Amino acid sequence: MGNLTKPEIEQLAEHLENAELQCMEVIKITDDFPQMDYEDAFDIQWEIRRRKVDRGTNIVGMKMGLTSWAKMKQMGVEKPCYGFLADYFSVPDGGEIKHEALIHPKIEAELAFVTNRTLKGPGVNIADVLRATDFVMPAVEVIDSRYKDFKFDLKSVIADNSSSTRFFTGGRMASAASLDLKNIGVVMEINGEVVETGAGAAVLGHPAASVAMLANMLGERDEELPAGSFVMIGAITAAVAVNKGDSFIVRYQDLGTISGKFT
Ligand code: 0L1
Ligand code: MG
Repeated sequence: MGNLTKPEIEQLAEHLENAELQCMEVIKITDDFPQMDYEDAFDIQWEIRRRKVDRGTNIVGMKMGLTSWAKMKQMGVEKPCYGFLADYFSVPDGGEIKHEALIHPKIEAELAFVTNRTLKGPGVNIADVLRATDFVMPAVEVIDSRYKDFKFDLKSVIADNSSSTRFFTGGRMASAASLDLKNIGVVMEINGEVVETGAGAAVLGHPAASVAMLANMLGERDEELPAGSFVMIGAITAAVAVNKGDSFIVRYQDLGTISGKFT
C-alpha cells in the first residue's frame, strides 16, 4: 500500500545513499518514520538504485539476504530480503578493500547463479531456476549496514539496499547439474584460522530456492529477473566481522577458492 509520500521516499533514499557514499553511520529510519511499510522500504531501495543509474552506475546483479535461519536469528529479523549490486561493488579474487572506506564490514560465504532465461514470479520454483541456470560460481559478499551498531529492523534494512556494499567473485564456474548444491561445503578462514563452515542447504533448504524467492518477490512489483542475471543467494555461513589487516580465504567444495584482504 505504502504510507510515505513521494518526497519522503526521495528524502530517505538520499539520506541512506549519502550514508553509504560518505561512510557515515545513521540511526534506523523507522525511528523517525514508524508508519513506513514494506512497500515504502522497497520504494526507497529502488529510488537509491534510480539515483545511481541516473549518475551512470550500472547495475550488475542482485543479491538475496537473510536467507538462512542462522542469519535471520543473528540479526533478529523474520524473513529474507533482496538488494541490487552496482558495478563499483565488484572486487576481483585476491583483491583488496580499504577498511576505512566502509563502516563495519562483515564477510559472508555465498554462491552466485547466472541465469540464461527470464524468471518472473509469482510461482517460480526450484526446478524453474535450475532450468534457467547457465552456471553457478562462488561469491563472497561484504555487507556494511549503514545503521549504527547493526541496530535495525527488516524494513530499515531493505531501504538500505539490504546492507550491500562489495562482493568478490572467483573460483570456477560449474553447471548446476554437475553440483550437489544442497550438500556443497564451504570453509571460511580469516588470517589462516577456520572461522565458519557450512553447506548449501543452509540457504532456504536449497540454494536455488533463494533465486526462486527473488523472482517471486520481484514479481510482486511486476519486475523480473532477466536472462543473464547474476544473483547471490545469501550467506551459507554466519557473517563474520573483519578488521583492518585481515586476510580471508573461502574454500568451496568442487568450486575452488576466493580470497581477499582488508587493508
Ligand atoms: O546479505 C545479507 O544477508 C544482508 C543482511 C542484511 C542485514 C545485515 O546487515 O546483516
Ligand atoms: Mg549476503
